[in-house]
Amino acid sequence: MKKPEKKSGNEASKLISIGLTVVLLFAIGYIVMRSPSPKTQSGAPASNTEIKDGIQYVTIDAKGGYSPRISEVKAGIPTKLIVKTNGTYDCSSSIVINALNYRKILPQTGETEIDIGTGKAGDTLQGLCGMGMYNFQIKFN
Ligand SMILES: [Cu+2]
Repeated sequence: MKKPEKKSGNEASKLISIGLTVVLLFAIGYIVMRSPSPKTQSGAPASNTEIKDGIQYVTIDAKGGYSPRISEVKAGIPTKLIVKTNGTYDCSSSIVINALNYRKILPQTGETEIDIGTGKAGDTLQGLCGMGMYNFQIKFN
């Protein structure tokens, strides 16, 4: 004797539970997307630039290296680099930008503004720590 299959009933309850799961996932996604995301330290390029009164500011952190390592900025706008230190005792506080003949020991904590001029599209400015072990790049687009 074959058992009568309750296929249609099973299918229906499966569909309902799949439907509920999908709705639940959308609800979770919605809640997650609405909540403020923490500021990324080394994340997406271009998030660390700001144009104010016709001057482009690009900000990087110096502590155990440079973050973000690569910054993308706009070409054709006077640009200033702000290097932030915060209890920086390692050699990333000693900064060298050869192309600008720039060399400085940054304060252990503070912000240092460096005029990096107006870049052309395709230019890349490279900075190094005093020992040359850490580096960062500013790319002009
Ligand atoms: Cu170094």
